[in-house]
Amino acid sequence: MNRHLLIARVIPLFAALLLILTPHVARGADDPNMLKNPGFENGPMGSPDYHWSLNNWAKNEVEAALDETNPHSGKFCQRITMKKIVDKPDVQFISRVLPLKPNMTVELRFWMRGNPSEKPVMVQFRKYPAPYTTYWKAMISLTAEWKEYVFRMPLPATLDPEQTGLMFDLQDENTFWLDDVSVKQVPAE
Ligand SMILES: [Ca+2]
Repeated sequence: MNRHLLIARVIPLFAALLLILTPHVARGADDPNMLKNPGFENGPMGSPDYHWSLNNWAKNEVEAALDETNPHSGKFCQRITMKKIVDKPDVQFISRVLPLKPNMTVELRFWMRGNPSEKPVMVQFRKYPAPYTTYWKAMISLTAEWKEYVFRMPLPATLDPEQTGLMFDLQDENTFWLDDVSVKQVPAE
């Protein structure tokens, strides 16, 4: 086959492939979860496949563990406990850096339960190094039973695509459990 004939045959094939693939890419609804280990099944904590970590920056008495009792799905859920506030009332449970981009619209979903208290759990998309910019946040009042939370939001144009992740802040002497977390790109509304 000469070169021109080969190109003539390959181009229509390529165009057909584009037609098949483009609606999928444009729609975005089937985009994969940006979070690895979203259901906390890849233990133990601290292993390379875990992809989540506790940041006890304020040096309170805290504990994070996999819990086999009453997970929302699978075998495990994640438990985060603040046993005693020593100084500043905050402990952070954080994802790795996520492939988020400025102006991207995302859907965040997670299941949470905990001991109902006055102080809610804060969930944020945040720049991890200083100046620790919060790009989006919500306050979650804990319920004793598992409850799903769903948020859709456009991320700001100022978002740092290299250093942003998902963070849950416990700011009280309390415990919460987390399972089945997802962050997906969705079409802008
Ligand atoms: Ca699970």
